[in-house]
Amino acid sequence: MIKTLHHRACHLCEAICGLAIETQADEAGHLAITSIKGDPLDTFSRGHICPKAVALQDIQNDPDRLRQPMRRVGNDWQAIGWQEAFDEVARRLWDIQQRHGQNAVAIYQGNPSVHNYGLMTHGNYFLGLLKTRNRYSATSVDQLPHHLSSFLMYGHGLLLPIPDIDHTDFMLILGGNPLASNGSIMTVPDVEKRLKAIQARSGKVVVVDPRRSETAAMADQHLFIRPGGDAALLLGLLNTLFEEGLGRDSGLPVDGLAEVRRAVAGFSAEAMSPRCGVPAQVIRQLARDFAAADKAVCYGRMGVSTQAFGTLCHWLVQLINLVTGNLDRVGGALCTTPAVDLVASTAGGHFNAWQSRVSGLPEYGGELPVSALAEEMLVEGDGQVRALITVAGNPVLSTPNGRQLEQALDGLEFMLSIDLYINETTRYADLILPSTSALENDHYDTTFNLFAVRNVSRFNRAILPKPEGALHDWEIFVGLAEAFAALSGKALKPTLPPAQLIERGLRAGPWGDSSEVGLSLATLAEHPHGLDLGPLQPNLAARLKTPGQRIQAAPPLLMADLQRFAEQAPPAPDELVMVGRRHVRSNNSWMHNYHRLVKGKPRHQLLMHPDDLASRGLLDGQQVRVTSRVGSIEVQVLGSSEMMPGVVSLPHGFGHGRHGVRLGIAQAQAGASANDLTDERLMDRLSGNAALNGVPVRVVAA
Ligand SMILES: Nc1nc2c(c(=O)[nH]1)N[C@H]1C(S)=C(S)[C@@H](COP(=O)(O)OP(=O)(O)OC[C@H]3O[C@@H](n4cnc5c(=O)[nH]c(N)nc54)[C@H](O)[C@@H]3O)O[C@H]1N2
Ligand SMILES: Nc1nc2c(c(=O)[nH]1)N[C@H]1C(S)=C(S)[C@@H](COP(=O)(O)OP(=O)(O)OC[C@H]3O[C@@H](n4cnc5c(=O)[nH]c(N)nc54)[C@H](O)[C@@H]3O)O[C@H]1N2
Ligand code: SF4
Ligand SMILES: [Mo]
Repeated sequence: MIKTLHHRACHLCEAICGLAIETQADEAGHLAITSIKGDPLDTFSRGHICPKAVALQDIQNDPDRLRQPMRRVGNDWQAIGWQEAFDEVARRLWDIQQRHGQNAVAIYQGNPSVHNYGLMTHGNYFLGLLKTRNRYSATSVDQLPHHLSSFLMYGHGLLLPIPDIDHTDFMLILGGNPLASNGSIMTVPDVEKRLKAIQARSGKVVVVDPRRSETAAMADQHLFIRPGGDAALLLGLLNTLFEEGLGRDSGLPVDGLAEVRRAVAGFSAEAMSPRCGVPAQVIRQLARDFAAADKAVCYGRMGVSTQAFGTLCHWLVQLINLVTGNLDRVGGALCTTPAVDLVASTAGGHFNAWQSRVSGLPEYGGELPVSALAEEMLVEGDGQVRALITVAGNPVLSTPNGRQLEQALDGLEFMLSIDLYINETTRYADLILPSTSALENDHYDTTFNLFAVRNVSRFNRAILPKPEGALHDWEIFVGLAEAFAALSGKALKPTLPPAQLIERGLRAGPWGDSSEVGLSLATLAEHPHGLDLGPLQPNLAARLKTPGQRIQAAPPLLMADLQRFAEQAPPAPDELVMVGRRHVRSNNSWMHNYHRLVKGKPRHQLLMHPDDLASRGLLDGQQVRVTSRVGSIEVQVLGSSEMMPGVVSLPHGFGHGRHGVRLGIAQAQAGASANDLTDERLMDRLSGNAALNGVPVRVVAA
């Protein structure tokens, strides 16, 4: 029995931890994983690991994972060959586009698309050929407001300033729970240690969240906030900074700051307090504390993007960092200098160049908001969507009003899914094409090196052999592209494997041929524990992609949105609202049958404050019916003083077992889907991003 130790970055979340994975070969030469541990020699993660990484072994061995192309025949599935599958897809899609136009084919790209480099490098090789304006992704149920605010202020949607967590003295976190999520748009392995280090150097961590989350519980200060109230809180903070003269010159090239100052003059802490539920004195003191810290950073994440003023919130976060002199400053918010620099090598983006057919929602970077997907399929007329391609996604469980989406999928002429599983969404597909597993593939993190709290880079070869007859995601795209091009007569340029594209990106990047480091795949091969390229450095001014390379503090679209905010009705006092929740032992919608991960008691209950239970005559642990405008589910309710009164919390990604799908998931882990309650009409109207948090609900005994 030969044992081998491999070093590799985990691809399961944004933290990109280094793993030490041991494999063992049996007499026949078959390799099995025998252990997965954190790699103490990894320069970035320093041995950190979470329970998800251990589940890599279960993913690898899961008998339910698809290993060959499947065709649906009624309610049954039959395995078919790759070429047959590619030809059938090409024929069906080309036929639909010829009869109904190219926009009749829609695309949804799910979350793992950004965690698997072949999907990144080659997705468009095929999907781009379809030339459809009906492109959707998980971006618009997640971080679209981050991109849009950066696009408007800095000229590029990927120019996202990252908290310099290792050097800050004061970290203000809104709507993020990195202790559960392991950090997001802040690639930060071992976040708990890094937050504790802030406290150890006499700094302060403040968390704003309607639930006393794991992160809030370890913070120096936790503020409850009414869901959706963050724009009000942030306006109150910014107003106080101006009014009390607490700002500091950033030295950056900025246009529009005087305009911002005038525009926020009416939004005093006193005026904003009723809108967010935070006392005015607390808002003012928070502004003073933030400004008094030598180095401070304001960071807003998922909970702040997925609300009615998500883009406004992220603009205000940038402004608070800017006016206190903490933008582009060590210990504040800094942009990375990534080895493969997608900011330098791509144009900034575009916004509202076209709109969705039915509701007129704006595109961003070529994508429409996914809240519009179901209606684009259901509402008849010219341009109606007749076919769908999903790639690494499960929008029935992940996007608002999942039941309506199911109804829409049922009416499609054709559906293709590129996925590892028959899940609640892909069950509607005519064909499912599964790729190799992650460990059978090479890995370079094209996305999260861009958002990391240090400049880092690493490349890993596959640690398990590619099974006979299996294809990598990128090879599936190449096969589909070739079949579609042959049939449609479209021109197809030759392509290179992902590793060679990464090599080009590395050599063209800031640490490549033009620098002393001379970074290439060969350099990375010499660094199995990752290559540390040092702490983040101020670089924003040089990287700006705005005309004239100046920060736009007062983009007209955001100034107009401030008006929309001013005109909104105040929150209804007695309304119960729902927010989401994440747990380290769960991952979106797809990791609920990995026994190493989900072991222990279920974690998908509804949390409610004990006073809210009592006023409804409900008991801790009982089954309840939760109803919103769009639907109704049954779940178990738990009393929890972690919750702000008037707010309930339910994680998304559950609701397995409907239509008999995913029976491999234990009954106890099935749960109910939060997105049977979220409402496709609740959104940030500016960006079209779904407002998954702050959904009005009623809760009664089941
Ligand atoms: N109510 C509510 N809804 C939410 C959220 C919330 O907080 N609350 N969060 C939102 C967020 S932030 C996100 S990102 C979305 C996520 O939602 P989705 O984009 O739907 O992604 P997942 O649920 O992660 O589903 C991923 C699918 O990809 C497949 N897969 C995994 N690895 C690979 C691979 O390497 N190749 C291929 N081809 N397939 C693979 C899995 O089998 C699974 O079916 O959910 C959103 N929905
Ligand atoms: N274990 C695990 N890790 C994950 C994932 C997972 O499913 N499981 N998903 C990954 C993905 S796709 C993403 S995008 C990231 C997300 O990472 P995070 O942004 O850290 O997301 P959450 O952990 O959902 O934390 C969001 C917090 O916002 C709070 N919140 C809800 N509404 C509001 C509001 O109106 N205002 C404020 N201030 N707070 C609010 C919620 O109570 C919650 O504590 O996590 C990633 N990491
Ligand atoms: S935190 Fe867990 S899932 Fe995320 S990269 Fe690290 S080990 Fe993997
Ligand atoms: Mo996400």
